[in-house]
Amino acid sequence: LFSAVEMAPRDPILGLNEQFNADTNPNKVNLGVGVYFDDNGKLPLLQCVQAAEKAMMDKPAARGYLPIDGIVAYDNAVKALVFGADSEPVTSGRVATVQAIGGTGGLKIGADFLKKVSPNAKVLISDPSWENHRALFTNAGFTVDTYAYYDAAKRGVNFDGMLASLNAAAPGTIVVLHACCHNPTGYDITPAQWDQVIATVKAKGLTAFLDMAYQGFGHGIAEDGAVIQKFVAAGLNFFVSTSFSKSFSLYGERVGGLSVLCTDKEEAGRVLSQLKIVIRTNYSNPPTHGGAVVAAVLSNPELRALWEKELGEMRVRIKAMRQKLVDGLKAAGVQQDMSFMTQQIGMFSYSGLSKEQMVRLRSEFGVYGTDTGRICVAALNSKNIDYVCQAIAKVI
Ligand code: PLP
Ligand code: TYF
Repeated sequence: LFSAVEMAPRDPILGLNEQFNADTNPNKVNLGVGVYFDDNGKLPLLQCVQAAEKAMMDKPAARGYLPIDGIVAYDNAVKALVFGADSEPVTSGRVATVQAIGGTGGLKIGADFLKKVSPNAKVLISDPSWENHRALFTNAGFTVDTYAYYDAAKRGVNFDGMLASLNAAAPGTIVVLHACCHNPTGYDITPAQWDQVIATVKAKGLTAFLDMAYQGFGHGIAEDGAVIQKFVAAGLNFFVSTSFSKSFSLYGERVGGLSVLCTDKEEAGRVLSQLKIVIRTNYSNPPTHGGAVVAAVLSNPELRALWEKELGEMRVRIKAMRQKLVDGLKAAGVQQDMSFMTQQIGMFSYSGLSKEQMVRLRSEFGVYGTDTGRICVAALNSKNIDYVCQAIAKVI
């Protein structure tokens, strides 16, 4: 039965983790996978999460099946976070939101639903993008192509190229956009550029799918979410996937969501019914714990304030590490101007290092980043920064 089954390639990022774990270099540093570590190199367990869990343990609840679309309070909290609690889309009831197995699950539910609605549409992802975007939409049955995004020579976004790609797309094309903190480059477009993208999406009849995996890691929760308001104001119907993996440091709980902004409440009801079919035929209904924790934090004013504070601390620490990286590389003797790293935002930096340099970083220094030159700035800390700067300086 399985004699002809081929060995599948490893995920380029998660595969690096295995290589890192097997590395015996005592100085090794994992800047591969996009995970936030605190200044002690530890994966944080947020205080807001601990407080919510403690309250839950004080009043243990049985674990029945959840509704197919998840915990009602959770879905409402996601809607409020993404669109605004008192926003017109939420109060009018025209958002269909479901709890999902992480941001990946939100993307997958949206992709499977879109395949039924627009079976012949093409999908465009940014060049480059999070590697799983291509695989996920391809597996959902779509042809996946790219829109221009990164300009290596300029070290920034090739915005004219991006607009040209979108303008050349056929009506109905699904465009996957990073709402903030672009993975892998770290370069976002400006609010004025978003206006132009939105005008093009509208004029060309494209379908926007916003991937929001890093809300709060760029400029702030509201600031990073402002792009959603722009899409709403343009009168578009669109998709938003949400991930709490990073913003709640709940990677393994798989907490995310999918929201679809519809024309009216009646339409949202029909869309929701179809999203529920996708869920039912995949995994029936989501798990309880992570969703319950996030719902508890987001709906309790004190815990919510604590979450915003803790998320703010993560954001500020990453920014400080960017500056330390730029300063440290200079001090380590790197001649070229590396200050572009402080113009990047979110967890990642496209360092501009070549594949050969990244391989050397790994083999000679135990410093792990992806072959594309992406490094996770959120994994730098006051103890490993000097070592990493010295290592990068040596390969440059
Ligand atoms: N989208 C992007 C751009 C990501 O970087 C990630 C990272 O994990 C995801 C989606 C998936 O999020 P999750 O881990 O919650 O599935
Ligand atoms: O880009 C990253 O590193 C994160 C984590 O298949 C990740 O988004 C990487 C690969 C993958 C799932 C999550």
